[in-house]
Amino acid sequence: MGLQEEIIQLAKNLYFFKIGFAHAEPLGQEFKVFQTWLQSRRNASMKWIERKIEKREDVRNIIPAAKSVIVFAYNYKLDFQHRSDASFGKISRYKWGTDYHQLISNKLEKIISFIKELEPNSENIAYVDSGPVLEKAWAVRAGIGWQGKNSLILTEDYGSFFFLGLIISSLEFKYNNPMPNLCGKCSICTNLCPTQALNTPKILDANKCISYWTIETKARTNIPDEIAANQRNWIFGCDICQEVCPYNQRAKHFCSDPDFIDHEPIIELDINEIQNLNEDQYSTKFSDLPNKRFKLEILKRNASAINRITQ
Ligand code: B12
Repeated sequence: MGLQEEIIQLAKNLYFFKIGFAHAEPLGQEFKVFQTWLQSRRNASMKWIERKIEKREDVRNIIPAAKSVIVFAYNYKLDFQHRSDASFGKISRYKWGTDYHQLISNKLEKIISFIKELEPNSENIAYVDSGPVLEKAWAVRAGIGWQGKNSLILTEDYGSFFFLGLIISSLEFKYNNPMPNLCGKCSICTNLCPTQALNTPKILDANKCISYWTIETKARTNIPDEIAANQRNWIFGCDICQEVCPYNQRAKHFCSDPDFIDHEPIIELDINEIQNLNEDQYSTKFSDLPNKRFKLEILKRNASAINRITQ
C-alpha cells in the first residue's frame, strides 16, 4: 500500500467516511465569488472572514511548498429527532455531540504524525474551521461532494450532515476530480428557508440566516424581529435548509464514533427553564457536559427572541 492509500485507511479508522485529494492551486472562480460575497456584505458582522484574504485565495500563502490539499469528511448524523413541542428550543445537529473543532483536529494531528513518520521532511498543517481556508471550495475540488443550493457540501449517500477538515501538505498525491452537481432542479432548501437567506442559490446571506443570528452574534445583540418571527424554535443554530433536503432525508448512515457520542445528546432545551436559570444552576445542570456547554447568555437571548414573537 502506498502513502495515499495508507492515509485513506487510517482516516477511515478514525471515522472519516470520505477522503479526497486536490492539487494546491490558487482558487479562481471560487475566490471571486467569495470576494463578491464580502463586497455585498453577506458576511454580516463576521469581520474575521475578511482577514488573511491572500491565504484564502492560495494555500501556498500558508505553506509555500504546498502541493496538495487533503479533505476529510466526518458524518455527524445521529438517529434522534426533535419533538414538535413549542415549549422546547431546538439545538442544531452539529452540536449534539462533542465539540467538533477539537475532535476532528485531534484526528487530523494523528494523520499528520503518521505522515511525518514516513516523510519526515514534509510540511503539513491541519485546519478544521480554524484557519483562513475556504473548506467547502476545497471539498468540491477534492471530489468529496458538490456544493448544494443550501451552500453546503452534499454527497448522495450521506447528505450534508458532515464536518469538513483538511490537511495542506507539501507532498504530491493522485488527485480526485470534482463531482457533478446533483441538486438538479430541486430548490426545496432555498424555498423553505423561512428567512430567505438563500435567495441566491449556493450563496448564503448571513444577515438573514437563523444560524448566524443564534450562534455568531454577541449575546448583547438583539435578534431582529423579522428573524425572531421566523426562528421556528431554533435556540442554537438552524438545520432547516438541511432537514428539508431529499438527500438528507434519505441518508441512513449514522455516526458511530464513541468520541463524538460520549453522552446522551442534548438535542433541545426547555425555553422557559433556560430563561429562568442563573449561572450556578446552569453549571450544575450541565456540569457533566463540559464540551457541550453553550454560553447561557446566548441561549437566554435566543430563547427570549422565540418567546418575544410567540407570546
Ligand atoms: C462562515 C461560516 C458560517 C457562516 C456563513 C455560512 C456560509 N454559507 O458561508 C454561518 C454562521 C451562517 C454558518 C452557518 C452554518 N455552518 Co458554517 N462555516 C463557516 C466557515 C467558517 C466559512 C464559510 C465561508 O467561507 N463562507 C463564505 C462563502 C462565500 O463561501 P461558500 O458558502 O463556500 O460559497 C462558495 C459558493 O458560493 C461558491 N460558488 C457559488 N457560485 C459559484 C459559481 C462557480 C462557477 C464557482 C466555481 C463557485 C461558486 O463559491 C463560494 C466560495 O467558494 C466554514 C469553515 C471554513 N473555514 O470554510 C463553516 C462551515 C461551512 N459551516 C458548517 C456548518 C456545519 C454550518 C451549519 C450547518 C451549522 C448550523 N447547523 O447552524 C450552518 C449552515 C448554514 C448554511 N446553509 O450555510 C460546515 C459545513 C459542512 C458541509 N457539509 O458543507 C463548515 C465547512 C465547517 C466544517 N469544518 O465542517 N457557517
